[in-house]
Amino acid sequence: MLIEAVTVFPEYFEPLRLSLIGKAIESGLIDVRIHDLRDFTHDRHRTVDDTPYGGGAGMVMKPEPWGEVLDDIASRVQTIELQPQPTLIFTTPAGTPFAQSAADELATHEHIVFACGRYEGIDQRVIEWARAHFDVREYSLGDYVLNGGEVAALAMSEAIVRLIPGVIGNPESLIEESHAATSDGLLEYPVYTKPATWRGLDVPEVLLSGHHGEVAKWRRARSEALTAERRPDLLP
Ligand code: JB8
Repeated sequence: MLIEAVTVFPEYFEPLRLSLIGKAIESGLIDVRIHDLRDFTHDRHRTVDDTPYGGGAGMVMKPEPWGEVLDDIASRVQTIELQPQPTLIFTTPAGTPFAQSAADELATHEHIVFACGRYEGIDQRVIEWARAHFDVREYSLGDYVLNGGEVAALAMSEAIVRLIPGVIGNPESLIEESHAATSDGLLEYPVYTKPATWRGLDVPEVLLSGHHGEVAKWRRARSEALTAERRPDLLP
């Protein structure tokens, strides 16, 4: 998989080179290319923003540098690529909420590009123009506002990349976690490890019993209770 990102803060993406994703880069499972939007400006001040038509607070990202960087990315797309068009993700608070179902689907894509806005967002014509050349998506990380799209793109990248076969050492650990399509849509049950007593607190007896059926029943009941309390919207 090739992951690209366009940003005015390329340093934000350094953490991708750490940990499991860093190893996936080193092993050649994924490739990451970060583009500095200011490299696609032509004025002395490397300007990427301007005042909004119609008035209002804040600044809007100018379309021209975005057009140039996306032309550059599109021009490098190989026709042998498995995907007809690269997927272009605009991170925006106005997007579809990013969920595990989106990560599951995107993990099968060959080429994903994140367009990270700043200020009040990107001139809408960039998104409209891009639909002719890319499979365009607009995703929000959640119902809160960040200062720009970089942190959202990092979070989405991690959610996607960890699903690529070979990136996670033990694929079984993907199965029972909260929000995995295979976890029945419930929150994950609480987990424990040794010692059996720690600071006067005991591990629930049933987990030490060796009765696999009882353990499964207990975990299911805890998952249902947690989901009812914290995320009733997830219950069937
Ligand atoms: C300017 O909260 B967010 C987000 C916030 C933003 C931009 C992009 C994404 C651009 N503010 O996901």
